[in-house]
Amino acid sequence: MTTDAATAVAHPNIALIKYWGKRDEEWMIPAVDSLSLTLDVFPTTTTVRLAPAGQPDRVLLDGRPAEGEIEKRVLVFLDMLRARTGRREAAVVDTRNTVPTGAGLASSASGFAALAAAGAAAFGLDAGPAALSRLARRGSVSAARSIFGGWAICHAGSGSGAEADLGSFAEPIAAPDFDPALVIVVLNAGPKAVSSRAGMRRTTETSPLYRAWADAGRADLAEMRTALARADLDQVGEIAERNALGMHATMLAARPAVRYLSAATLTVLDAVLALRAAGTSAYATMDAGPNVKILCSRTDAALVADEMRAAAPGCRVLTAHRGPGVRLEAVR
Ligand code: 2P0
Repeated sequence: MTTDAATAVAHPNIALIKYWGKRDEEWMIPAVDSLSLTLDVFPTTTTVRLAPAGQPDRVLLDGRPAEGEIEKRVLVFLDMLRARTGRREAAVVDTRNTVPTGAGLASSASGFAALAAAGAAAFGLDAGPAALSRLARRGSVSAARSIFGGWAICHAGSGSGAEADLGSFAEPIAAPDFDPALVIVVLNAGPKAVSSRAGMRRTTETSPLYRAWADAGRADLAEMRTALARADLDQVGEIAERNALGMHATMLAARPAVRYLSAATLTVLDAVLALRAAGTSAYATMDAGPNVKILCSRTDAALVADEMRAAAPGCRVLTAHRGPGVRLEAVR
């Protein structure tokens, strides 16, 4: 029996310029570029242990056998690793999430970043950061960004199939002077009713607003890079907020509508607007779920968190900062 095994830890990231929609589902190629901040909260720890060829793969999520879509996606990823390396061993994947799975809190980003790093190490695939990012993208596009700490941009690339695969990966962006806080308001930690994958497919196929948002996103990205380099919180926040609201507008215009925002989300958004009206720089972004992430300065984070607790009593509010990229650890 072989003893090849590796453990990796990765953190989720929150996109300020969003990825929504694929150009190629088989190769997991995003239709748009995206830009994100990897966080210092909610790590995922994944161990991949090889087992003799012929045994079934096993996938454990928080100690229990994974089921349905999650198990299927991990098994497809293992098949890809075997195809790449020419190895035939089975694998046991043991994943521990500290973030609720599938709640729009980027569990697939940290999950597939950790799986890519641990899987590559266990199967003996020698992958540098860009190659590891490409590999993680095959599991979940947002995972490509969690390979890196801090700010990262994920390129959509061009072309299709294997050519597109080469051009679509994330890389870090230097923004040494910009180190804000992200206040996370957890309104609902349950799994979403519509998966990101299904929601974005329906949006790209049926929403008359999708193309307009994707086009506007190119300008958003260029302006965002300038704002980041200048460490201009208000500019970064404004661009992030409009890009996120635009993404949700494309979903609302899908047929039938895809709606992740809840009444509580809008209540929190009102509280963010009230804070801004009162002079605090705070800007909201939402992903494929009702939860709200609020960008603000480190100095204002406690005030923003208190205001959000008052606006949405009983919800969990925590503050995140810039976090590290994926790393291998001693096997657990
Ligand atoms: C993002 N989201 O850029 C966007 C914004 C949600 C809204 O990436 O199908 O889990 O695995 O590539 O990455 C969530 O979608 O979807 C996501 P797949 P993923 O962070």
